[in-house]
Amino acid sequence: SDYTREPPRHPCLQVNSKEPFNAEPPRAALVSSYVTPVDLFYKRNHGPIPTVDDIERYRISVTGLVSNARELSMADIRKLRKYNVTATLQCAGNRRTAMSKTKKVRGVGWDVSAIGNAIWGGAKLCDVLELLGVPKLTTSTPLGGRHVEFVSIDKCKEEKGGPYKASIPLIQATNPEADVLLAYEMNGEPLNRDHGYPLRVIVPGVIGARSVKWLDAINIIAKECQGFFMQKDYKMFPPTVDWDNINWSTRRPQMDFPIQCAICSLNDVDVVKQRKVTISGYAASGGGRGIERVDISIDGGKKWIEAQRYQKSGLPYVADDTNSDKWAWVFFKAEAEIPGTAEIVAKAVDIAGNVQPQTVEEIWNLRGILNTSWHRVQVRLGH
Ligand code: MTE
Ligand code: MO
Repeated sequence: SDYTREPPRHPCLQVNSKEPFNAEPPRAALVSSYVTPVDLFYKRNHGPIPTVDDIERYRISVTGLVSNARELSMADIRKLRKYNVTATLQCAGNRRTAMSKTKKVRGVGWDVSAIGNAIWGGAKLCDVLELLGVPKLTTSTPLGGRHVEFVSIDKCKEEKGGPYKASIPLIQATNPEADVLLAYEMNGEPLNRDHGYPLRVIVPGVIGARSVKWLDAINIIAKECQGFFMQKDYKMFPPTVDWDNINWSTRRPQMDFPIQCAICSLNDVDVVKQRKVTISGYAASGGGRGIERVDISIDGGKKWIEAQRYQKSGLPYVADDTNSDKWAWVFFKAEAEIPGTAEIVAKAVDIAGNVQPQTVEEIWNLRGILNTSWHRVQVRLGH
């Protein structure tokens, strides 16, 4: 593999793996702005960053179960109506390091910052598919188990030197309200190399692994993609399954992200100078489900207070309000006076009433994905 042409990166990033490059920002930097600056946005790769030198000659091919298979240039994509969607992307491996503490899991370690929120600009996938004769969602369309597969330009060892790929159900891809994008902009700038230049998929509300970067091809297929990251990774197993008794085919590829939150104003073990502490961080759920509540405890989860929630404006957040960003995280903030030592806990509830599991043991899985257990930090008053 060729790691000689990696792009420059921000020095403050905590590097979890150098080749492939996997890095996340410090907690405090992550929540310093509602829209995550590109430099600070976590970077999750499985191989070297590919280069597309000649944008004029760049094409994506669209094939499979379509009436008119063809190649599309960037100009063809840009001709379609442009949408800006504020969406949070979260790696399924976010908070994996903490899951390994109970019992070792396999995978790149992450603290709580394998998540970021950006304004993605691009064409809707449903509009692209319509160009090719795939109609928008109608209840009478017989979709069966059809999926839309995204194939990348990058090469990775998990695919034995082949490209990274993933798929989503056709019913989601053709639904304008699902806001699935072929994005060429991030926060108003052209995508940079780390994040998928020149074109990537953004699947709001779904684990980051399905948002394929450096798009090369789109295929409409009869059933889900058979690639490594759909079949042999990013599946949630029960705690009883280990490497000696795993049967990958018994589980579905993970799609929606469950309810999650993390405290970012404090480290896992922290010393504070004053009794009064600010407890702030992010909460996010999958499938566009809003955040109903964030509960904070300073005694390990016996008594709770409710945190304030807000998004871009700083005004109180209201789930499902027209002024709130459906696919984006919600920040929370609470203040509390701690005794000498405190176990501070945060847990969120989404609008479907889903709550985070109390402990990591009950959701432990061998690949260490979806650690959404209550987030706990140990704080001590000191100097
Ligand atoms: N797309 C390609 N082509 N190659 C990859 O390694 N990683 C996926 C996804 N898309 C990946 C990819 C994973 S696991 C995540 S979490 C997100 O991209 C990360 O996107 P980011 O690096 O822009 O934050
Ligand atoms: Mo990921």
